[in-house]
Amino acid sequence: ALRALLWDVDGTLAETERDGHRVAFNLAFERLGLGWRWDEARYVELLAVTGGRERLLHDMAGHSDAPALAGERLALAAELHRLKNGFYAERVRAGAVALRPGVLGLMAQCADQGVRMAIATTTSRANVDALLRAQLGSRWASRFDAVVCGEDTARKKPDPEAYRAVLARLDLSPLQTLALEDSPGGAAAARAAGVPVVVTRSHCFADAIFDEVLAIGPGLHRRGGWRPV
Ligand code: XBP
Ligand code: MG
Repeated sequence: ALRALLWDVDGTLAETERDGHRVAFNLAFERLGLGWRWDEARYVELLAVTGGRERLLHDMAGHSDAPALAGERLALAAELHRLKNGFYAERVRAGAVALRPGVLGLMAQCADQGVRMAIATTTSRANVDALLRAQLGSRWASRFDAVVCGEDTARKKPDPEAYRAVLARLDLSPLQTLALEDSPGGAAAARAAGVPVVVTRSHCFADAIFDEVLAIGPGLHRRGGWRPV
């Protein structure tokens, strides 16, 4: 029987990327007087690189006005990421990003039926906290038996480390759990840990191709439109 539901955050719990992180990255570029801007199409490409700081470093390679020295690039990425997370937190506190439809209902069903919940994400803890505090209240963490964030692993998704860490903290085997994901990288991370995956299509990965997942559907609020894979 299903013992625990493992939630991804960005794209799965909420559509955080387009109007949250992306806009906040652009505000950070602006704050430091950089002319770099990520439009939606570019951001979708950049999402192949998981982790905000990693994404910044990857993109810098294509900018002639980025610092030449690796150490300076790292410092700039860290500063931009810090600023971005500040802008992101402001935006989610202001309600710019809501939980996706059906999320609260499924959480309530889990609580009713004794299915435990956990979070496996590559996002920084501060961003998860800002989002869930705004959406679920200051005691949000009490709903989850394990919360594994970007800082908690050496390797981000698609590496399975985040999922393995969650399974260890829950003391469950992979087939006692189910992951909800929206990205090919996230789904690959869960699969590599042996966890079955259900995909809820998000804005940024609307056309993405998924391998080896159980089912793909339009969103948790919709009963129709799901297909087994
Ligand atoms: C989410 C990410 C994150 C967010 C930004 O992937 O890749 O990097 O875009 O968050 P997933 P940070 O949904 O698979 O967890 O800036 O905190 O990294
Ligand atoms: Mg995601």
